[in-house]
Amino acid sequence: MELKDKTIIITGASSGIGEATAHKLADNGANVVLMARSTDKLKELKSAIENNGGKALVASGDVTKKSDFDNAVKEAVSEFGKVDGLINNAGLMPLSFIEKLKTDEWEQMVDVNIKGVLNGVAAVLPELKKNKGGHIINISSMAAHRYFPGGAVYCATKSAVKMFSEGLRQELAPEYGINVTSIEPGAVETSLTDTITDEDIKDKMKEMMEMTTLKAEDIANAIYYSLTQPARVNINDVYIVPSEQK
Ligand code: NJP
Repeated sequence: MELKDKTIIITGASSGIGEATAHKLADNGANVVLMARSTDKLKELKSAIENNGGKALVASGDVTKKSDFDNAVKEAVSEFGKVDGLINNAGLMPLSFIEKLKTDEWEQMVDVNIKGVLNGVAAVLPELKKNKGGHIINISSMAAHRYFPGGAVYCATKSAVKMFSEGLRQELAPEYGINVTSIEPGAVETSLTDTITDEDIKDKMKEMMEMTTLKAEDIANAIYYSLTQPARVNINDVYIVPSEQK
């Protein structure tokens, strides 16, 4: 996809990978639609993008609410005329050992990491079909490849995203020209670990993050690479980890 004047919705755009991706895509000519719950942060990001000569729209919303996604698509179409892509990036990682039974956190992960992705696809698909093409990128994880301590539920949600992406690709790419990519990062320096409440895991995470981790920009580059291939090329999976991560 040639990014110039293409409209891409990015969830979880208020920080980390989503924010870096918004800059990368806007710097390369895309109209970016910024979705997350922190409206103030999205407004700041929009200003920063516009100061660099880019185009951005704030569409605040919660990915667990299908109606918020529907509104984001409506606003995007009203501002930019159409929608060409979706980066399903919003996610949570409150790791904990199963025996702690932090069931509210399990549910939050299922709601945001899995149902949020499904809501996004349901909201943009009619638009992409109308345009006879597009691209959906889902942010999965290294956690879809292997378990790590305290990650049973998180790994399960990210495995679901990876397999859902493959099903989407098979159903959408050949018939509708809608390419689908699953991005599977290892450790990236963002605020993702802030939601961890299990003290036993917090210490383990500190040790783990002592290595040289990836930067959010590294993942933004992988997203940019996947999006900008010729339409005949579907990058299925990008498994991208820090060189120092075992
Ligand atoms: O984390 P962070 P990342 N509705 O905490 C948003 C995956 N990943 O950039 O709503 C809408 O900086 C939240 O916004 P807000 C990870 O699983 C990461 O690292 O304003 N948005 C914020 O913008 C996730 O899928 C690593 O609070 C909601 C964003 O999500 C993706 O990368 C490794 C929301 C989180 O930004 C981005 O995470 C890996 C909701 N209900 C996979 N709930 C890593 N960092 O090491 C949250 O394998 N958000």
